[in-house]
Amino acid sequence: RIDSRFVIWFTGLSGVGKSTLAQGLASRLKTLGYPTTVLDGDVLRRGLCQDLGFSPQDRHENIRRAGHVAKILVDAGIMVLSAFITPFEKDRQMLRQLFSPEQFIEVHVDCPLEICQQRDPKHLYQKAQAGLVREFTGISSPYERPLRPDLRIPTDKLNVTQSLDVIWQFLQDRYPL
Ligand code: GGZ
Repeated sequence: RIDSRFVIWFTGLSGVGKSTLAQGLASRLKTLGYPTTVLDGDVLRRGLCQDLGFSPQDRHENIRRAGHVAKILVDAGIMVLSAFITPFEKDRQMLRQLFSPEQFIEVHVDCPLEICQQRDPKHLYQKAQAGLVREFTGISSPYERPLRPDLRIPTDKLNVTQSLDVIWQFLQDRYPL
């Protein structure tokens, strides 16, 4: 049994699979009886962060709020799975400083931009390329590739189950039974 409580912070491009992995991991943890919750950029932006857009400053504020919410939940004994693009290294460092080293796991959900563009489930890449969505990550706003994430998951090479198994094994190794 995993005794520690932690946040797994999924970072990566839109359409890369962050939410899918966060939801998948949450259901595995819940099945084992861990109090678990998912924080998703798409959801927070409809409520807590509805005043924010996609400028670097607004993304910073978005991540700052999400980080503090995650911290409160983790300190209350809840496993947190966070899915935000989190494109800037500076903001990822800010997050890391909010938590103790054993509380924070940065997972880079990684796949080539071209594949995210092909998937494009919400047609956002298409709109961004047509200039209808501004400051879109990967098109008109940067994604700074994490240099030293705790874990990198190549979602162009692994399916959902395989990706979840890799993360699960990482947790087992890091938080031994
Ligand atoms: C990036 C955008 C944008 C722009 C709307 N740039 O894949 P989605 O659609 O469902 O999730 C994305 C979400 C990104 O919000 P985050 O809070 O994760 O971003 S950040 O961490 O950078 O603050 C995407 C949608 O919002 N979306 N416009 N311009 N993503």
